[in-house]
Amino acid sequence: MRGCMNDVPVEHASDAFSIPGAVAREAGNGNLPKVSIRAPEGSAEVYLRGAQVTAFQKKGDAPLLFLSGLSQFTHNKAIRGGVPICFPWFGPRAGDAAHGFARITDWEISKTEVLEGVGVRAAFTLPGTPARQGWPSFRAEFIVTVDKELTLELVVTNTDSSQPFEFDNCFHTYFAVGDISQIAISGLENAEYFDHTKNDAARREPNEPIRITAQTDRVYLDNPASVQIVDPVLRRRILISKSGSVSTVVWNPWTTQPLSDLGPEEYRRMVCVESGNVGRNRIKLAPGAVSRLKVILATRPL
Ligand code: TA6
Repeated sequence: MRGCMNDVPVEHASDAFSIPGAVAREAGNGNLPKVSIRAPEGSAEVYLRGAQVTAFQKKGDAPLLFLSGLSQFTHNKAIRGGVPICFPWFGPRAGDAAHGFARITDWEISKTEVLEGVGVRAAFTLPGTPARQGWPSFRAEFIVTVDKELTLELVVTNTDSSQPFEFDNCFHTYFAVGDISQIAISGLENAEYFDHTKNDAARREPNEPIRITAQTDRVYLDNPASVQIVDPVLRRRILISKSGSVSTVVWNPWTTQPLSDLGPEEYRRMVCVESGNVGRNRIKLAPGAVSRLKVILATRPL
């Protein structure tokens, strides 16, 4: 396995994780540190803030991920777009940041490597266990592998000797689409969901792909299914394969959920299809146990 730090000269000895031609640490928007990853068939960017992937593009394809033009790269505000990591809770929480503290915390790079035939990999760890009441000790690692596909994995270990660790995890992925009103989302036909726009009323999808025609915020539980987004404008199919996940969320704010860091027309070019374990699917990790949430994001021409 070539490409580890210790077998290639690095341009900046001070930057222990750069790999010439494959991994570079740079100052990103808002002067926040980011890692640029270049693989033979694809490239990506990951901000240390939240270990948030903000860009991925397969060679010859349009960008896979949406990033808001109004996204703020500042403290205590999640970057709007890419793949926010929702952990250790999903949704609002009284007196705390929505979707957990992981996405507004600066992660640390723990490893970078070039894996022949697999791609370029970077791993990040969430520093220390937040000194918060009621949290057991845990280790959280996020692994990004880039080539013609984007593979993301969140590995959480309960390092506590006695307490179980209960948490939600979710990759809140913003996919770039040509026109929201023309996409079709398949893989959730006939699935039960909870409609967050209707006070979480229980509903069931018809036996046909989902189309987005209004504000959409649907939580599918006990559902391990892979999902596809068919985009006739960008002439591609996005494949979302997942493991270690039995919850999926589909969200688009449309024009009725205004967000200060999302332009008024940007809803047309994005859809969130989120993979994790939320609500009654939340993870209950015994001492010493490990949870692995993984998605593989790929595209195929239509
Ligand atoms: O995607 C599901 C959801 O919980 C929606 O209800 C919406 O609030 C979205 O997340 C965005 O949340 P954020 O905290 O990133 O603005």
